[in-house]
Amino acid sequence: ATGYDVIVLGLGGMGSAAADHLAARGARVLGLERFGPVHDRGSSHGGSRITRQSYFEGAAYVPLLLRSYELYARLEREAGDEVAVLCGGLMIGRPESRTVSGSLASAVAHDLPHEMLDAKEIRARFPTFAPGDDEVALYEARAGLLRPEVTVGAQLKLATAAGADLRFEEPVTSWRALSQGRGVSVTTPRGTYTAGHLVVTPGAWAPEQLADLGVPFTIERQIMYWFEPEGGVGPYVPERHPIYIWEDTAGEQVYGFPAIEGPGGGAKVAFFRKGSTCTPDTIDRTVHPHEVAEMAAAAAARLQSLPGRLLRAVTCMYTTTPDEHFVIAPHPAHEAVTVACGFSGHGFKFVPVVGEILADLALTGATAHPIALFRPDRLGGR
Ligand code: PYC
Repeated sequence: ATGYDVIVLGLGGMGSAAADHLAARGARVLGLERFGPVHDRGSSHGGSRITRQSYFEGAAYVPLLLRSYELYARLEREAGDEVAVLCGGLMIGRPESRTVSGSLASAVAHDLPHEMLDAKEIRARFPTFAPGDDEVALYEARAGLLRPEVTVGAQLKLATAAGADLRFEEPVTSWRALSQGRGVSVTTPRGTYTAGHLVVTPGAWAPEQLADLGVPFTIERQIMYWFEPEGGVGPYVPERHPIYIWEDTAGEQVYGFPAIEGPGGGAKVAFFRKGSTCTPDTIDRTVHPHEVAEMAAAAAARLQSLPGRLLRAVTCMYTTTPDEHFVIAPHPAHEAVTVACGFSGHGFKFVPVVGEILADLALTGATAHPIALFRPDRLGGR
């Protein structure tokens, strides 16, 4: 007999979602997290994450996004927390850019509500944006932002209320699948636990926790910047300034958010996928003047009254796969283990649907959700 039905390794966005969905189904859950609840050492902090349904990364993601929107609404309802601000979103670039053409293709394929705007229309409707004459945008009214810390906190709260045993400041030092279908054994500095199943949601610790998966993950240091626009945040409130992803002719993407924390909070901007390689232990958390200067120049080239004054800059990590698609699957070598990682900088909007999928896989061995794209063996893993 084992003490738990399922152990969840890592309680960031994905792990807290798994704990929530597993506990809601009546499973006896142990959650183990190396840091405190809702920490800023991984990939689930920084006040905001983009959410959208038109998906240039692939139309195959759209059914999962539609379910994720439903589950985010359930999370807000049940936890009583405001997680989402659906302020609209612009996918901007030349018509042939991946950001615009891929978003449009997925919107058409799934009949998603959207509008196409030319440069003049963008400037007229959203005066904070200064596109070039040859740039266009797909506007999606249901895009917006999610608050990552509120999301994780809400999921931990619901999981605990449903009986999950969540332990913090308790890193997993090793885990193993037991022979003959006897489940798993997980060791921390405080003890060894057994369970019928293990869900591994390690974030940037994937290379060490899932070395035997054989997937070449890259851990990337990313920077988020908050600027106070010249003249104040008035034009940058969510009612006026949507989220955006903006691709230039070199294929580089800048993204950003409205100012959601009031005066002093600033407008957040960042480069998408321009990080340097790091590890969770060696990441340089200092943001250097040349990095601020590069971001300020990119913001000034695109947005009215930015950069203004830098308020703050914070690092976080992406865990990137070679094709930038996720890894979500039963562990190919261990029947009693399920893995979810490699979210490649675009996973947060999927958090609750990933929780639902992980609960399906851990408790029944299968899911009705379309996850074939996320098999680890596509990447040369085992
Ligand atoms: O997931 O939409 C996204 C995103 C944009 C920039 C970073 N992540």
